Amino acid sequence: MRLTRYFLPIMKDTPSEASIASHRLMLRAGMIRQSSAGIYSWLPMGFKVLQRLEQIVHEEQMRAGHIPMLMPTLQSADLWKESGRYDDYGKEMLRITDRHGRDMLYGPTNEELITDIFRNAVNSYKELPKTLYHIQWKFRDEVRPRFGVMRGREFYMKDGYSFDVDEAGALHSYNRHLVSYLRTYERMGLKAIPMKADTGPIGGDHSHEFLVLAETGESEVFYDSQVMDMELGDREVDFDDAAQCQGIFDEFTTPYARTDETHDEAKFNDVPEDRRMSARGIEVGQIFYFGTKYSESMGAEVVMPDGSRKPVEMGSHGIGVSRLIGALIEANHDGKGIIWPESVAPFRVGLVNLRQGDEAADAACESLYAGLVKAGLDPLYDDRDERAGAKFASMDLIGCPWRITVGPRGLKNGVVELTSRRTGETIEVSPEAALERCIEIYADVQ
Ligand code: 5CA
Repeated sequence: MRLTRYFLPIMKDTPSEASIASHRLMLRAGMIRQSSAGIYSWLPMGFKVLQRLEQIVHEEQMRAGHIPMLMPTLQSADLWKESGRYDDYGKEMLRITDRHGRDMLYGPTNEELITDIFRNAVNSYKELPKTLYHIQWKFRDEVRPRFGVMRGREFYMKDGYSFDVDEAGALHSYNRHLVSYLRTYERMGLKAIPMKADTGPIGGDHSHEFLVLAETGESEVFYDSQVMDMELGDREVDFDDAAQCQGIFDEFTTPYARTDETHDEAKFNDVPEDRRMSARGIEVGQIFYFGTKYSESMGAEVVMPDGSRKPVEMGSHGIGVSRLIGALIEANHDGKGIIWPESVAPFRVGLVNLRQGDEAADAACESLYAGLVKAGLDPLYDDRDERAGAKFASMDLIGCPWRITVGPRGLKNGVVELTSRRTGETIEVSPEAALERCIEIYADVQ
């Protein structure tokens, strides 16, 4: 993309309504604009990151054997009356009446709708297990929407629903989700720690939240420092292998890690003192196993081998896709702006022309730009007629992981600069070598 043709409304001044770094930077870098409290338009660069995260979530869900679909944002209230949650959900639910006087609502989550789809389509134990998921906008009329996309009223969420014949199957589904989530966050360059959680209005007694440590996080967390060293990495996972998924679940959930909601001081004190940590965290996902809570109230049953009918065992599993962008920026920024991990960067390489209009600089940039595009590196070429300082400031704010700087002086010696946004380290190399190096860097980035 050439910056002169793009839509990137960068703000020079720090917006006063934003109190945390990610919110400030998303506004300043032209990623989002507030439309009303807790509701945002996603400008092109914000949308690009959102799509990138969505793609990673889809790939990892499908790798785990989960089936993508799409449900609507507006739901009929009838199903929620059936499950009993229409009254329970309270003021967080946005209730709407259509022209025929029918009660509708903007879905805050989808347990009821998916259970209805399931009960009308599935009849036999033979059709199980199944996990269906979608990535869709949700609405929760939060009392205090704040911190930009972190606590929005409208937000983008992946929600998946597992259906199993028995508890053992449902626990395998639960563990499979935990493993696939670990992989999802790691791919995004994030350390998200699974912590034992409360189930809240979703219900059930088995739940874990995934927390990214950040000073601005809304949850207080307590953990054994050992959890910081755990990594799924690129180990081979067979998601159908219940024992393997259980093993990974045990590995990642045995060390103490809880939010203030489930914190147990006595248990925490069993952790050696020098490993006892407390901090703040951002909840970027949550998984639940709630058994037959919805299948029983809504009659989602299957016929078993002996002819009896049995309500299915269910779980629901969410990832806060839009919130993740805030969490990613909280975990990856400095005084100058965002520092995207390579896997989620909106543009993988920034190209800065120090002297727009200089024949040699323009030609070298065009050639590099074409090479980067051809290599699939999605460059952002700052081809504006601006001072070098302004171009660097914009690139630092936007946070492309790598920047190639081209100027007439360097070109006289046959070199351009390749700079890491994260470390600031710069090397001088030929334009061809800079391109080669970028291709190498991204070769392993999925
Ligand atoms: N039905 C279940 C799982 S599918 C559910 O709704 N879970 S949840 O309430 O925990 O939401 C899932 C994730 O959505 C959370 O972990 C969080 O990352 C994100 N989320 C929840 N509320 C908001 C909000 N107001 N703004 C942004 N993200 C949110």
